[in-house]
Amino acid sequence: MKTQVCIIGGGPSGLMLSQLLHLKGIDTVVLEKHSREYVLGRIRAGVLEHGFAELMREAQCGERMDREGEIHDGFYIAHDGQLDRVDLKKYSGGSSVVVYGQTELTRDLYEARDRMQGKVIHNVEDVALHDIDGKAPYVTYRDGDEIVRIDCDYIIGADGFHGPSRKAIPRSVLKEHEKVYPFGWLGVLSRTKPVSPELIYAKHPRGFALCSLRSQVLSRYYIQVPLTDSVEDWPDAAFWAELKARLPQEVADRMETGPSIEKSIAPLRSFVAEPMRYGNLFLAGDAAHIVPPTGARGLNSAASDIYYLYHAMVDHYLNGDDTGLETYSQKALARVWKAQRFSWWMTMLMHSFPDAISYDQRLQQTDLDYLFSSDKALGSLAENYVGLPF
Ligand code: RFL
Ligand code: PHB
Repeated sequence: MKTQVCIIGGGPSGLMLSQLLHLKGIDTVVLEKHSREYVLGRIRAGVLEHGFAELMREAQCGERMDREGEIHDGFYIAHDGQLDRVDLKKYSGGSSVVVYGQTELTRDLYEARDRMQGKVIHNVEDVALHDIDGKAPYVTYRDGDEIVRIDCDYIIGADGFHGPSRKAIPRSVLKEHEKVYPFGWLGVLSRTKPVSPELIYAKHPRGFALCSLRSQVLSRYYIQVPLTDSVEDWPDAAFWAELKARLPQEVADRMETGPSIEKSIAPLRSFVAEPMRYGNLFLAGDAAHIVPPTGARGLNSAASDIYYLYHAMVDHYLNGDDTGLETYSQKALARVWKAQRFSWWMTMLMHSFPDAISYDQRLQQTDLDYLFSSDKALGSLAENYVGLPF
């Protein structure tokens, strides 16, 4: 098989790039390890920044998002028994975010790829990258007993944190920066009315909690848990009791509870791999960088990679200009690190750290006091949360 751009990974990054390039007449093949049902079964991001929403529209996939997604102009921070609102619109100079699940937008991208007869191959095994720094790169995968070869001009590694693309870059070239946090998030999805029309991020001595939503009948809640906990340690009743204990009384009192329809634990990690290009391989999204979910930046960080790659590929194929390809890594990383900084800051601000000394706790408290006493501090939070420009 032959294509111009071979994309490894059929998550939002890979599908979005494939769709955008297709619309410009550039041929792609997407290789995905899992079935479509499996990919759509993963409950992940819920908050999209303006730039991501724009990219969905440019990819001709924004119709359902614009119809069903909710525009949020603010969110709450609960602390010390009170609720303070962060007015995103006011403090960011008019921007807002869209609440629309990653599951839904991935479904929209798959449907668009189907409509345009895009090549998305599922259940591929043993994906391997070859000759990535040579003139004739290719990718192989196993389909049953058969090894299939795809010759291409470029390979995009959009295969998430555990995929093979990043690992194909020689250790002597790749520098990895990592910070692991001493806790995870236990997430629950339930068919209940959300406790608040806007998200609530709660800082509490018992640990962090987040009240989010997917729609007016579907709630998504999280609580900070030790890394040693498993889902079995948290029957629904225990989860609801702990969530309520971490929220201001008036919020806990109006919480509607019900059976969980999904429950999972995600460890929290900050990670960046540099460079994001090696030869003809370009990394994008979680394959190159991970953030803790506290600032809702993960998918949004992937969006800027895709934006830069999309324009770089279009410039290369349609205008014969390689500047975008040559500067991709540098440009993408500059924005990636800003999203890292913001996610780290929000994580440090909002969580209980098991080994925190009293000095750390007082500083954390002061950071929060400062935030709500300074329009400039709120402005910094807001402009980062709605997304820095691409
Ligand atoms: P994905 O989604 O991991 O997709 C990668 C795809 O590659 C496939 N793959 C392979 N394919 C072929 N061969 C192989 N050997 C392969 N190995 C892997 C995988 O099956 C998969 O389909 O990466 P992508 O596309 O870069 O997208 C990144 C986002 O998924 C991620 O950043 C966000 O979900 C992070 N995130 C959030 N981001 C936000 O912007 N806003 C949020 O509100 C938000 N909330 C979250 C989150 C992530 C969470 N978890 C579980 C980590 C909440 C949570 C709890
Ligand atoms: C979610 O709805 O899953 C969500 C929202 C905001 C975050 C993280 C996760 O910061």
